[in-house]
Amino acid sequence: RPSPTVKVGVQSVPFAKGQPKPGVDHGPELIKNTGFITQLQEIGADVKDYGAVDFSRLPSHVEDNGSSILKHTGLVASANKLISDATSKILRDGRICLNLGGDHSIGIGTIHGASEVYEDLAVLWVDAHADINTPYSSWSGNYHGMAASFNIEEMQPYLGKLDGFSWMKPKIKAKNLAFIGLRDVDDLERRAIEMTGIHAFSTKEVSNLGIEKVLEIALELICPGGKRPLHLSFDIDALDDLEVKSTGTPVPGGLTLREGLTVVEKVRQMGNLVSMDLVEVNPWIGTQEDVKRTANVSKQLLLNTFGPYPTATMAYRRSSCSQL
Ligand code: Z70
Ligand code: MN
Ligand code: MN
Ligand code: MN
Repeated sequence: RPSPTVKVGVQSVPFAKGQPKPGVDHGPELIKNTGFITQLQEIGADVKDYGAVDFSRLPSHVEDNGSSILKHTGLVASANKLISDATSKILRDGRICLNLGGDHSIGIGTIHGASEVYEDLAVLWVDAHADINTPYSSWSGNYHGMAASFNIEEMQPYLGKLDGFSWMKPKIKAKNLAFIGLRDVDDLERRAIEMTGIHAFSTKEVSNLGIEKVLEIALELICPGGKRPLHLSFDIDALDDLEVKSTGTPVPGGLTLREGLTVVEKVRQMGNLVSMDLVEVNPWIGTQEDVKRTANVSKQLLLNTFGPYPTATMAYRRSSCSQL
């Protein structure tokens, strides 16, 4: 039996204007410089590097509407149109699309692009934050804190009409999205989660039930039987601030590296991953040691998502999982 080869398309998404800290647009090069692509290729994965989403034709600065706290609405909107199209293209090439961010506002486009190609997409959102503010509920005006709501059907009435976003057709149903790792959620975000019925597993649930059980429940809720295609949106700040310091808003009390690796291993084992974001890695934050550690953690997450072989290929056969 020929072992199924995982086909991955990697794209850099060096966008930083969804939050205020410079440097997160250099996340992709830090992650790529770990050599994870070569390492995956050496163990038999088919990985193609698509380079970076080309933002060169976007204006470097757009004057914001002075009466609004919302930051860079026009840029976020047009960048995400490009991101959405680039994501769809990689998926139509028959590859899993791996998006290296960039801040989490790129999730607006990556999830949209994936949901255009795959009907009935489920989303697993691993993050310290729920990123489900709306342009009305957001106190910071940062779009990385609103990325989830843009793609959720049930949130549309609360988003209002924003210049530049008319290309979006949100297709994710609230019941097909689950959060894992939450521990810094705003009051209005809490309400949005309750109102829409999104499945949310905070770090409290992780310590009560264990990460394996949380994943089992969450994945069965959003894609029963592993049948629905899955998008994994992994914000590196889901991990504990002791594991990852080179990120914009590290939060204590998070997932251990091993728990983070269990997330991607479980996703790999399900075999229905179609696209993934790894976001909020910022090499301009922290000491050299911190940056090195964050890069290594990122690399390990990606190696455990798409390799190692042949164990991973065995795991793709759901029926044999229990024997592994
Ligand atoms: C807050 C907001 C956020 C990441 C901070 C924080 C959101 N809820 N996301 N850091 N990665 O600004 O809306
Ligand atoms: Mn720069
Ligand atoms: Mn996030
Ligand atoms: Mn976060």
